[in-house]
Amino acid sequence: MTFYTLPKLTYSYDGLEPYIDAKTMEIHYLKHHAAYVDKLNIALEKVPNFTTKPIEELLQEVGSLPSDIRQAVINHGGGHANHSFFWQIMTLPGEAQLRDELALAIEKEFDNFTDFQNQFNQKAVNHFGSGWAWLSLDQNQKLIIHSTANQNSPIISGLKPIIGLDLWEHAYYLKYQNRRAEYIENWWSVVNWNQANKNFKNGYH
Ligand code: MN3
Repeated sequence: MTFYTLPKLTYSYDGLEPYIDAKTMEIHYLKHHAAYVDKLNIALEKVPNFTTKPIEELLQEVGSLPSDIRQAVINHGGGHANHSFFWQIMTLPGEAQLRDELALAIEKEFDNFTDFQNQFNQKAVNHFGSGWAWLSLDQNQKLIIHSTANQNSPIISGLKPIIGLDLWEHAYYLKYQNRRAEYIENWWSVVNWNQANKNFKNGYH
């Protein structure tokens, strides 16, 4: 059954060039993200009442799923949510500037944007193995930099993601091979700050 589906991209595979190459985008979206969606749908076949929920809500309620499918939903539901979020948090190079409420909040929490960026880069470079680096809001509306392993979503930990970066090798290996730090540095050129600001303004739910 098809409960969850791949979201449409708002840019073409080569839209994020030269920072993220077209081949990586195509495989990442059509193969990796699609596989998370397929496996999530398979895992949910026996609990159809859960399948009409937005993916974020499904993840918030993952504790009430039958234990034999819970980990599959954490992995593949997390993969679906994380990638849907990731495509939205990127845009054509130079298109979006950090401003408004989020800019002020970042300066308040991290002193200045460069310090924030350095801390985020450190967290992303030093994350061991596959996973994600995040800027999230916690329950006290405080901005925090953190990472998650595998496809674990911040939503499951009660956090609200503002921006997020895929650290799995499939996200960068074709172009950057082992140079994760260079991928991270270049990714800032395609961050969709308009979307980040929207995520921030919606606040913590
Ligand atoms: Mn990925």
